Amino acid sequence: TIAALTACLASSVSAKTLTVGFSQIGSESGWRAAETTVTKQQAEKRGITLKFADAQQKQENQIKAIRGFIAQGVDAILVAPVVATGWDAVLKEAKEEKIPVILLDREIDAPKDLYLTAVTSDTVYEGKVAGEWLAKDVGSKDCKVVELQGTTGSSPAINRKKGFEQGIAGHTNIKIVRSQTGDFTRTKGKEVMESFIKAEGGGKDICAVYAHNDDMAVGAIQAIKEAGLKPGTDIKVVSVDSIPDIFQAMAKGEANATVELTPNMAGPAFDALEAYLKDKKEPPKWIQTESKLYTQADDPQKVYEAKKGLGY
Ligand code: GZL
Repeated sequence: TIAALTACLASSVSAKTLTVGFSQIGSESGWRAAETTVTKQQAEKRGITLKFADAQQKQENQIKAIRGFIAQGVDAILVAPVVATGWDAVLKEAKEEKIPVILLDREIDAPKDLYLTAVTSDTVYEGKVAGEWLAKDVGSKDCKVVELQGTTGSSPAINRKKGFEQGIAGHTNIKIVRSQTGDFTRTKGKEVMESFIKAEGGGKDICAVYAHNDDMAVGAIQAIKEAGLKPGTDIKVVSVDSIPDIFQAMAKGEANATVELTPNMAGPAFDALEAYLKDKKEPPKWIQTESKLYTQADDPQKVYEAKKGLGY
């Protein structure tokens, strides 16, 4: 009957599956690969159709992907912004089409009305926790630190540097003697650490390496070993992300501390999006994810077993 048809149409409209475009940076790190896996799982769980675009770490590819999603008329767009600037124009285009944008794991320097919310950790705090751990570990001993920075111009690289400096502030025995980007990758992290070792007396003058992510730390560990030094004892290793491989290194005594970053930014993002689209509920502009310090005292082998296979 007409009534039955109408009812069936109404229910199918209300249960309309959401289509969400996801502009992902790339797969530069184990953590990034896990975020992609988890985002796809979270979409699947919610019956959301996810259109995925990998930008190979290039902002112009992200902007192209976002324009494509706008043209397709998606219901919403997720963006993990590779750098903090240069987003205003394309986000204005999404706003004009009334397509909400949610930022994942990195912030941007743009008017807050250009995005619905940002789901990120407190990346300054992560750096501070890393710095405070090192200050406690070295006590009053002189300590020359080398720093492997994340992608130049990205909010985590800017903030983790700032936070680490806060963490060691007042400890005049601790000095950052070299600092350079390793672009969040193992390969670059190893290359840059090799250059630091050459520049600092073959590495024997280096007391610690602070890497803005575990992938660069894993690369640095390789370089330290190839220089005939012991990572974790000759040169302390502290980093961020808490990917399984850093716990494997920790279990072997080759890494000392890592600050955990959850790869599940999409869960809170989709929750906020559905509440916004269904009940017009405005989320806060920042949804903060937890940060937790892990050291060798936290049974790293057990943590490794628990984390491996979670999409890293
Ligand atoms: C931080 C995130 C960083 C990770 C890296 O929120 O943007 O990007 O720490 C990744 O592993 O490359």
